[in-house]
Amino acid sequence: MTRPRPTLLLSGFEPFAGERINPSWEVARALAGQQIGGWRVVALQLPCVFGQSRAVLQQALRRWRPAGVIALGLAGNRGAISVERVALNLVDARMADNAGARPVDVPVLPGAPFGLATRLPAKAIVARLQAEGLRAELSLSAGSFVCNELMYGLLHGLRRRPKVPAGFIHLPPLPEQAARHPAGRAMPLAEQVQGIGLAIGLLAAGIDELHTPGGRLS
Ligand code: PCA
Repeated sequence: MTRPRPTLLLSGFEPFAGERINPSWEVARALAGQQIGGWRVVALQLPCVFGQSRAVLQQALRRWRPAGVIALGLAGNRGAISVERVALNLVDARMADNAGARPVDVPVLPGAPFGLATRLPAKAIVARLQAEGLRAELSLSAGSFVCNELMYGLLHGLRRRPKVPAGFIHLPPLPEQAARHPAGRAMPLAEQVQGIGLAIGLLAAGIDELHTPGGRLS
């Protein structure tokens, strides 16, 4: 019997804040079914709803038992593919989610640690993307909206499977969203797909984190 290929679970969000498109789902959809470095990509669309996105992701973790997980989301004010380093146990929504909820100053999981570190080789991914000419950066905060909550839930949910690389990457707006996101810098879908494909390849290759300086003063 042949062993099933390892699965890379790639999640993206449905559109939110009245938009019609979310690059995170477009990228996940574009990579769905591909084989990258011997890993098979399974794409999962998540609702932009507090609580629900985490629940749907947990179900998928149980179903697929993935070898790696990359969760994607839109950060409309960014100009690069942003690998998030930290998830905070804090929800403070500056707008309503897609179910109309706007929780303020509540934990994702009461009593759980305040911060959880990514389990992606974040610096190695950024270095590789930059070497390919793509705009990529490290980020110290995934915000306090649904993406941060999802990242926290992902890392907490996998706490007993420490060997599974997992984390969150924020994406800049697509060119067709540029007018709605004047603070961001749009990136074509093809570049976003290329960047996330490269990141998946690094995970499949079992690449280690690079311990080059990448910190910030503020
Ligand atoms: N971005 C939002 C939630 C869904 C998405 O794609 C965020 O950054 O929290």
